Parts: sequence; C-alpha cells; structure tokens
Amino acid sequence: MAKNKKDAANAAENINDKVAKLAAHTTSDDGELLTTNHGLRINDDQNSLKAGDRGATLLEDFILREKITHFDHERIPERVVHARGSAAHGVFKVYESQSAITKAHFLLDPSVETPVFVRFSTVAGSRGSTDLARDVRGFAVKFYTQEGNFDLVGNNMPVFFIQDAIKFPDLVHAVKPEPDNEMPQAASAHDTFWDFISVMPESTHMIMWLMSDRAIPRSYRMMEGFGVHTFRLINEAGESTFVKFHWKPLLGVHSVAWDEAQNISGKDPDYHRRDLWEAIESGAFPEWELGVQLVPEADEFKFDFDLLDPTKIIPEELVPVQRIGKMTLNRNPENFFAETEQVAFHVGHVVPGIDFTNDPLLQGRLFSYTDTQLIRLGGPNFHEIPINRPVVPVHNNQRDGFMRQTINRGKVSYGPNGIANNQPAQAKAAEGGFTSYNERIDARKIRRRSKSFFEHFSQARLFFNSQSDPEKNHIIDAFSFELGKVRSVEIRQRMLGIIAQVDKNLAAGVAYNLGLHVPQEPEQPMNLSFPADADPADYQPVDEESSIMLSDALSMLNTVKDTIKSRKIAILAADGVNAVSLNTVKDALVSGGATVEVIAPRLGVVIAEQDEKIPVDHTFLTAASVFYDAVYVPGGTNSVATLEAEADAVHFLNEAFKHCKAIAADEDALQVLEATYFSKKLPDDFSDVSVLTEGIVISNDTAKLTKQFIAAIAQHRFWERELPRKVPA
Ligand code: HDE
Repeated sequence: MAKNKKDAANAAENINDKVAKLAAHTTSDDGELLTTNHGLRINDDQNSLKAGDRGATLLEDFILREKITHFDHERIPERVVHARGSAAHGVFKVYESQSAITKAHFLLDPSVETPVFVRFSTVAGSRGSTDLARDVRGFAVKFYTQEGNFDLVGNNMPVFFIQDAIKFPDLVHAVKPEPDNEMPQAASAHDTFWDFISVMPESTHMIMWLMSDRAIPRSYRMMEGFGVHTFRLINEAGESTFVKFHWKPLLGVHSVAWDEAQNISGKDPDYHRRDLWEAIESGAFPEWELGVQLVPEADEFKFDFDLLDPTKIIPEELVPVQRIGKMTLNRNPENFFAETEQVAFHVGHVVPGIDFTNDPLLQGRLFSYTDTQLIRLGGPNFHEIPINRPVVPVHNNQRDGFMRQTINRGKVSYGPNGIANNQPAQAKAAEGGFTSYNERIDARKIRRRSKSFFEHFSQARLFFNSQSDPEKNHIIDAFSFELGKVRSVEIRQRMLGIIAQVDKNLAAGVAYNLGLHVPQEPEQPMNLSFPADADPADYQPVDEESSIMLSDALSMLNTVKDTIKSRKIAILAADGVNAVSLNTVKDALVSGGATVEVIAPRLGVVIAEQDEKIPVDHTFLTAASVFYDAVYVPGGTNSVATLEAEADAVHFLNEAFKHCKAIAADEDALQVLEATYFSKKLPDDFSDVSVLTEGIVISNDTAKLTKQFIAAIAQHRFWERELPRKVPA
C-alpha cells in the first residue's frame, strides 16, 4: 500500500508528538513585516484611504475592509454549556500494562507518553463569567493516542442531575439565566432552576454535591474528576469489564468558603484561570492519577442501584479505586482561541478497548457533541483544526464542506472502489479496527425507564451522612442561600419536602433559615417527570437504604493534607519590619514549594529594621486575603505599629480568620492581631495552641514558627473554627 510522503514522515518521527504537530501550525510575528491576509505588505496601517485628508473614506480601501471584516467575524458562538473554561497541555503515562482488562494501547505500555489537552470549565455561566460560581466543573481530557483520540469528557462530581438525555435541554434551560431578563448570570440561585429540581427527585443526589463545597473548588488543580457514566473496558479476548473512571489530584481535593468565593468573583473573576496558568508557568505542574473502579460483567446486578443510572456512584468502599496511571499538565496553550476555545470534545471519541454502556444519559451524549460543534465551529471540518487533529493520520472518503484544509489527491472519494485498489482499506480488528462490544440485546422498543432507576434518596443520604460537621453546615448554608434567592415560597416549600427525604436535620436547618416548617410529608407534586399516560403513583420515588451508611471518600476532610506546594502565602509588612524573621519564614515556605507575596501599604519597597530593602508585591488595594491560603505577620516595631493602624491590614487578618486559614505572627507582632476581632479567642499561653486544629501560630522562635506554620498550611483550612457557627469578619 503506497503511503503518501507526509504519512511516511509521521511514521519516521515520534508519531505521538502532539507538540511538534501543533508547532507546524504556530506562527510568530517576531521581526516580520505587516501584511494583509493575502501576503501583501502594508505600508500604512494607521490611516484609511480618503478623498483628501479631511474627506470621506473610499470604498476602494481593500486593506481597511479586510481588516474590519475579519474583526467583525472574530467571535464564534460560545458553548451552550461549559462556555467558561481554561485548558492546558500535558502527558499521560500508565503505571503498568492493563492488558488483563483492556486492549487500549495507551493503557498497555508504561514507556508510552500520551499527549493530552485538558479543559476545565464551569457549566452555567457565559464565556466571561466568574470562575468561582457555585457550579459543577467540567473536566474534559483529550488523549492523543496512537489509535486516535480518546476523549474522557467528565465532571468534578461523580453523578448527574438527570437519568435520561432527553431531559438535558430542560435542565440547561432551567439553570441558565431566566429568559425574560437574562438574570442571574452563572448562578443556580433562582426560581426556574429550583422549580425544575423541586419536581425532579432524580436530581437529589447531584444537588447534594452541588450544595457542597465541591462546587467552589480552591483550584482546578485540586479537584477530582469523574467519567460519571459506567463505561466498558474490552480486552484482547473481547471480554468486557464495567468501569467508572476517576481522576485523583495529587494535591488533594480542596475548596474555598462560599463568602470567599463571592468575594473572589468580584475581585478576580479569572481566579481559577490565573491559578492554573501561573502554576504551570512556575513549574508546579498539576498532576492527577487515573483511577478505575472495575466491575466484572457477571456482577452487573450485584448492587442495590443500577450501574447504568448516572445519578449513582459505586461507593469506593464497595469497589476500590485502582490508580493505574498519571497525568501531568506541563504546558500552557499558546493561543486561547485557537486551542482552548476551538477544542472539540466528544464522549463518542473512543479507541479500541474502551466502549459504552446503555446508560441513557451517555447514549444521548453520543449524539450531541458532534452536533454542537457543527454550529459552534462552523461546519463538518472542525476535526482539522490543529488542536482537534489526532496525532495519527486520517484517511477516509469524507470530503469538502466549509473550511476544508486537506487537499485530497486523486479521483476516488468513495468505497468500495476498484480504481484505487479499494483504498483506504478497512482495518481488521488485528490491525486496530474498532469493533463494538458484542452486547446481546433482546428487547421491545419502548419509551420508558427501568424501575431500577426509581430510587433517588439513599445515595443523597449517604453523601450527607459522610460529611464532617462543618461540611454539613456548609450544605445547610448553601441550600439556605440558594432557596433564599428563590422568590416563590411554594418552590422553597417543595424543596424542603425533597431534602426532608434526605435528612431531617438538614431540612430543619434550611427550614429555620427560610422561616418555614419542614413538611411532615413531601410537598406534592413531588415528581412531575413522568409520561402523559402514566399513573403518577408509579413514578413516585422509592426510598431504600444504601447498603453502606458512610463513605470516607465522600468527605474532603479525608483528603491529602501533606504539602504546601503551590499554595499562596501573604506576608504583611511595612517600613521597620524585621527582615530576619520575614526572610527566614519566606525562604522556608518557598523551599516547600509555596508562592510568597509581600503586601504593604504602598508599592516599591519596605525598608526593614535592618535597613534591607524588601520588594513589595502588592498593596492592600490590589491584594485581598481571599487570594491567599495563609498569612504571616513578622515583627518589627514600626511595621507592627503601622499595620495595627491600617484598617485594611486588620481586615485582611479578620477575613483570613473567618475563612479558616492558617495565620502566623511573631510574638512581637501580637499588637496587630490584638486589633482584630479574633484577638479575644487567642489564649494567654500560645504554646498551648494546638496548631493542627486551630491553625494559629504565634512565636518569637522563628524556627518553631516556620515548622508549625508549614504544618498548618498543609492542613488547608480549619473549618472547626466555624463550630458551632460561623465567625464574623
Ligand atoms: Fe456535556 N455537553 N452534555 N456533559 N459536557 C457539552 O459540547 C451534553 C454531560 C461535559 O471543555 C457540549 O462542545 C448532553 C455529562 C463537559 O469543551 C454539548 C448531556 C457530563 C463539557 C453537551 C450532557 C458532561 C460538555 C456543549 C446529557 C459529565 C465541556 C459544548 C445527555 C460526564 C467540554 C460542547 C469542553 C459540553 C451535551 C451531560 C461533561 C452541548 C446532551 C453527564 C466537561 O454537546
């Protein structure tokens, strides 16, 4: 078979090198002369062509017209969901061959580095909306494998709102801004969303996740990812194993406080985008392990939930997550539009060894993703956009269409054919040809849902029960906030009926905040999601107990807390600061992998007690405590006096305390802390403070302070500070 030159060249070089392949499409204007899109050198790009220097612009000015016309067409439709996102390049490597369960090449050879492009997103907001909305986060990974692209298009929550794809447009219409006034942006706290949810009990489990702190991550780098649906892995022998995919972040799963999220949304709506970008630029490459939960085909009906139901997890206590490989994001995109905006994921992009199940949500997605790209990217050739191209060559008889890039040689664009030796030829399975899993289907055509999908509360309850007390309080607060923003009392009441099915204390807490009573019976109608001819009684949810009552994996309390890598720490300083303690603490934090910034009343430098000039990174105007994970106040008489009198510095500390962050101060900086409202909580004897539970370190022994401060930052947050209830700022 005659291969063309380009294919031969691809085979010769490292075929898997997406970086090199993208490089062929990149361009730089360094040292170049300005041209039109047709290569004509432009002499004057400052003035349009006019009839006299005070005259009208001439239609003849093709340079002006080309420039303006291109500009007029610069925007494409934003994604209908997941419009707001950020992405990065990276690599994936499997730890050891997974040949027992799959024939997918990229999961067989630990020496193969598969390039990936990963896009994180919120769901409801527009392209320019805040990163810190209370929302699900998209976690979409494109693996450029040697067998074609595999897209794992997941979320940071393991379940979904609906069980059948036909409800997706309703869900999205309900959560998006209301159609009459286009409010609110990037928020589910409004009537239409909760109206929908309050008559859709199948959403209950997902709503528990959405009201938890998982919906306000500290960073994209600190989120889990989930494939959500049950997929299949297929091995060389054609045997199928059910699989749930997981991404486990090596930095642990961490979130911010809701008050903090709202604050960040105003002060830096690009917070997550900036965090991802800066981490990668600084070499702190985010890493996740790919996990799989495997269920043998024979065990399909072993669980008290249906594996095909996307509103259910497989608790990790029932089927442990096996970590089989690692993904590292190590390169920022060159161009946001060309890569992050134009990347097109599709849950139907699989490789041999990975296949689908009949999850009705997954089945609907298989249709939607190509369809949406046709409108968003303007036609059927979006696979030719560099970021979407596989690293392996593409050969088929698809032709033409808007913006076709490939110049297909020859007369033949059909198969079978005789003229071209019947090429491109179909690949045998042994040559990597994809064959669908040979699932036996023997059924009647029916528009219905299996009764095994009707249980909606047990896993919602499992999730709530598995949370720590502060996490439970956050869920109560989140429901109270969201339903408090709902104007219809009827909707609030109906939602109380639903959450009372999950947990009475949860419902009581929310009801109290809403000034309502928990209904004895669920408010009716509880479920309006059934066909016209059905008996509503048949569609009322069944409430059963889950086979396990608690799952440690569901609480963020149990996450990784052993590192300060990539955390951001603020040092508050003014002229007269003690440079010795400042530098000692700063150096220790930096060598632990943290980023440290000095914040002072004005930019430039602070002149330390020892006359050293210490550069200032931010003032209290441009920085805020919500951008940092922890704060340190060094001593130095003048600095301490200035900060004590600086309202913004005191506010900075109050807020850091309110958001349960680690706080450290030299003992001779105590005066600043005494100006805060939390000074009354400080014990007389600081050596008594348990750093790991309270997160406050005060000492003049810099070595001891540094050690304890680092241990405290690694804990991330001290939510216990909020018990019994929140603290003011
Ligand atoms: Fe999506 N989803 N989705 N979705 N989805 C899109 O595709 C859709 C669902 C997810 O960063 C769209 O290119 C339907 C579940 C992510 O570019 C669209 C249904 C999960 C992204 C679409 C679902 C996801 C999308 C919009 C129900 C988690 C962003 C723009 C049947 C497992 C990918 C686009 C990116 C994007 C349809 C449900 C994840 C319209 C019909 C469940 C991460 O095709």
